[in-house]
Amino acid sequence: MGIYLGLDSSTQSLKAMIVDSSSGKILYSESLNFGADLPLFRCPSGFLENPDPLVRHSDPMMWLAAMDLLFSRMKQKNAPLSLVEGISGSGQQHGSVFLNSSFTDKLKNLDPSKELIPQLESTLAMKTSPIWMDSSTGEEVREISERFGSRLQSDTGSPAIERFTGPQIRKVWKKSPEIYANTSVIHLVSSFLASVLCGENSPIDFGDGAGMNLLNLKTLSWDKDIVEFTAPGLLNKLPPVKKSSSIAGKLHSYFTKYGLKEGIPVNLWSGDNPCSLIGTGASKPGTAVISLGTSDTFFAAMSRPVTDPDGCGHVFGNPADGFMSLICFKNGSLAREKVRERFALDFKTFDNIAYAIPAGNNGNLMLPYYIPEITPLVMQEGVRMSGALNFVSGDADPAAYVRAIMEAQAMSMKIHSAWLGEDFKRIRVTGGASKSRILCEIIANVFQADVEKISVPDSAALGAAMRAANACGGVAWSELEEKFTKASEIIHPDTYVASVYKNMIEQYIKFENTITK
Ligand code: XUL
Repeated sequence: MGIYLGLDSSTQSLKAMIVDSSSGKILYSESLNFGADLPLFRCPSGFLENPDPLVRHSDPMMWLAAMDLLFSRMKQKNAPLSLVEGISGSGQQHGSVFLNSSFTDKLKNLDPSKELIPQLESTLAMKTSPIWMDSSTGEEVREISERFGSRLQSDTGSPAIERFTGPQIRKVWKKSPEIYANTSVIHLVSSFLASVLCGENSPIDFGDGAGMNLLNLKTLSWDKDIVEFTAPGLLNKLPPVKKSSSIAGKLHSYFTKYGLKEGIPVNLWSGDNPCSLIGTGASKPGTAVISLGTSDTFFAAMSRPVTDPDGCGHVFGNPADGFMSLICFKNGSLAREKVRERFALDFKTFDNIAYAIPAGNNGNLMLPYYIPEITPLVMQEGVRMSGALNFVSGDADPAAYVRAIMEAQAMSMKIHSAWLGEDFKRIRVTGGASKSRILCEIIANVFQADVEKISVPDSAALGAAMRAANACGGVAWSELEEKFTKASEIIHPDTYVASVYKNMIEQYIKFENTITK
């Protein structure tokens, strides 16, 4: 039992949360936004502008500046940093940092009288980091798929995917051979920041490592053939891969200037989705999590590692052992926002207007792909309607549209999670749009499951703090879940509409097939 710190370096922000595992209290939280707080890095939404819409890179030095700024703010505000007994972290998944041979020495010799950037800037072999939003690796994805066929998915948990780190590394090897040759180590966002904290190269954990198209989930080690094909010599540039509960090292003396104790253990960081699985109290199979954010994600601890025959869903390591599924829907809040804007509805009206329309929306269906979708795979954006609703017509009924998008998204989650073969009776919701009561009711009714809201919205930062307590302090998951992740509200399904939605699922499958098959 003790006091632990969780950090969450996401696409747009860096957050910190300090928890007390004895009392179950969150003692302190702090957050900074890259765009607003670090405008000099020119990443207003967390990534650098690029004329090619498929290219999405960020600046890894911005992540370091954020670390110095966040800790100095916390020190200024008297955050209880001196009481912290262990640290863990969460990073946006798939992003990679290419470092040269000076990285290891410079890390070891960090000087607290200077900031991180002047000491580590020269260690970058590539100035920018491709992140999860990048989809510029179509060619590499095709080459890797052709070479390994279905083995790639059965052994690594996912087919070749544009945003995954392996195809991204292959692109650097092919297109920028001098950068690749000058690279000594390639870190994920998670292992990069863990390395900085402990002043030595951190291993990559199974949770985040599975998002690279390089980790063999059967042997839980780098798949030598896939790694070598991805980029010759890559095995020597990858950090070791380890269980998520391993210790990366001891906190470097650099961080004592912020009031942290030198030498406290640093747990391996993991990806944001694996950390959210922990922070929502869903580390055991049986509970699914729906995170309603910029994009929507559906994930759950797996009782057995099955793969998605459609190739849209992924298998990652579960930080509490075993595996987890992850399905990402790109048109999440973005699509909901488009409907809200189309009818100029305020948030409150958007959240309530659909109550005027019965479940099943009188047979109106919608495929709301405002941007190209990854689940199901739809390369050409566009909104398709079926039924009496007409998207173009000016006199369309806003209530029916709002219900249409909410039902469409819940239906898509139900259809595209069927490969898991689990009949979830409990779904935990997190993310901004989980505030919408009707969206939660629709999810409950479509899945015929209890939908539970939880009180802490920053589930990735909380999950990181809980992971620190487990790995550094030996606190059991059951105890941590009991203390930090209790449901604050439960929405029960309405059994009277079960048959309406059962029938609607069939209609949606047919409708989707008209554009995907
Ligand atoms: C998951 C994914 C995103 C990022 C965003 O595969 O790409 O959820 O982790 O943070």
